[in-house]
Amino acid sequence: RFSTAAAAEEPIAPPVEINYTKLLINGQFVDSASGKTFPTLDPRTGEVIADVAEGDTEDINRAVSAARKAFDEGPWPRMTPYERSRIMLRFADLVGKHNDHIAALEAWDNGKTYEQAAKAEIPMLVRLFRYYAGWTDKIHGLTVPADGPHHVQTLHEPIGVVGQIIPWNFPLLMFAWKVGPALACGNTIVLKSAEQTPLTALYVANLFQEAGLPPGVLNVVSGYGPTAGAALASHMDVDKLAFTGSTETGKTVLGLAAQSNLKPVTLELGGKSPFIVCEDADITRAVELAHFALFFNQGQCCCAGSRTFVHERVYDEFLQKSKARAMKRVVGDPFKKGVEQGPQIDSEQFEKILGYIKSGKESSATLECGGGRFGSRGYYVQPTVFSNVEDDMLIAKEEIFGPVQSILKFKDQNEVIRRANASKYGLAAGVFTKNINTANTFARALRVGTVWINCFDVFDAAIPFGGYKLSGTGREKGIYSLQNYLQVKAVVTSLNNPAW
Ligand code: TXE
Repeated sequence: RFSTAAAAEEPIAPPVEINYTKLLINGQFVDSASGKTFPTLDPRTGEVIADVAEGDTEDINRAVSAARKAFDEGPWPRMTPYERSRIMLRFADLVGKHNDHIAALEAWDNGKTYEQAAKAEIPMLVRLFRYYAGWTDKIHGLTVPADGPHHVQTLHEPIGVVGQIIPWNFPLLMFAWKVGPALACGNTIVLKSAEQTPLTALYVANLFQEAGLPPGVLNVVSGYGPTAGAALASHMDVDKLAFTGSTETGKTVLGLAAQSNLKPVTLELGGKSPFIVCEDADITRAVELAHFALFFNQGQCCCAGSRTFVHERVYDEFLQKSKARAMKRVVGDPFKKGVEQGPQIDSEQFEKILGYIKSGKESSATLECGGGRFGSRGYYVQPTVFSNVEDDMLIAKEEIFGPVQSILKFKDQNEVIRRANASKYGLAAGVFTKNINTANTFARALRVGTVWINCFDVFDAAIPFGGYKLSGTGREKGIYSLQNYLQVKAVVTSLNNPAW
């Protein structure tokens, strides 16, 4: 029933060497203090790609000391903004030059398609670093008209040593969203990559060294969450923490930050984003975009359009076309041309998704297509569509993070606004309509951080991204992300000078 592409064939290792598996601390690739390593796996087979140094508390301590020294004594925060900008631009150029190698590593470690990595994600990383390189010399303070004989100005200073914890679904884009603005503002960084996908952060961090980034400015520690991640979140000498991942772990790191030194925390967490198809929508386009909104990146997107609300007058047509589209989706080896969907990241996510599919089958929802494992090796899941989904079903409430589309029916605008907002999450929403008044009404009524109208997943570097409610706090990308990485200092100078 599904296009089998190459899943049945033996996956071939991509023709790239793995050059970096150690921790990057103070400009050197080093073993972990314990000497321990952990395997990173190929999601196509579950086999080991490489053993990677496993960072723990002691390695985080070493990395934070290096970042502290680079901030307090090093040239980075004191370099001219133009010099910082030039290093970031050189880095962007180097990534562009290594595009195909990096894309192959990313697809291998993560299971996303090579095409997606090579043609969309790495170029987006490059664009984002160029964007933030442009900000280095545009971080202005204010002159404040205060009462009294005072000259008042604000200095926008780098916040200091920044801890960043990123997930596995977009290893390099999450690296970019965090590292770009932090460096532009003059901070130093300790980044902990996700244990499932440690390879590309190490590779590109090395390119940063080559671009001239001073030692200790960007340290990368691979390792697990409860060990390395928790050590970073609770470190007394880390001045700010940025986290992307699950809502549950977001709460944990916020607690660790509060219990240690009250470092400010930005959180980009889970979602259950509505995708609303109004009766006047262009159905063919809406079907394709709703499909993309959910199935993109194997459904492993925090903002996936995972509640597809369709107006009752167009519901049947939309459903038939959506089902046909899902059944045509090409699943297979992410290195093969034409493949749209690779494997899920690991066995844990694979089992979690199959669990939600089971709960959907046991509910009164209708399974339209898919509903199980794809093939017999690796972590492939069939593109799955459920119709007649009700708001209180598990598949309509919880983040599945897999290729499972849930289609729900609605009758009128107020009803769908109420239902769309009745979620603990508030990350994003899609609205499909030809009527500008309808679009404007939804844009203002939906309690989410991004509303995409007649489009979805538009991730320009300048557009802020972040969530309401349990989807997180703070915004990444654009001008808004700079605020996360700056301290504001008020300088008040008396004008009571007898000479005047
Ligand atoms: O997330 P975790 P997991 C959602 C999605 C997925 C679920 C679980 O629903 O199914 O989360 O995924 C680090 N202290 N998202 O288990 O645990 C961890 O090492 C400090 C949404 O992978 O949140 C990794 O680097 N750090 C999401 C990062 O947190 C800790 C993307 C994310 O892992 C830690 C991924 C701890 N105690 C999953 N425990 C999105 N918003 O895009 C773990 N980590």
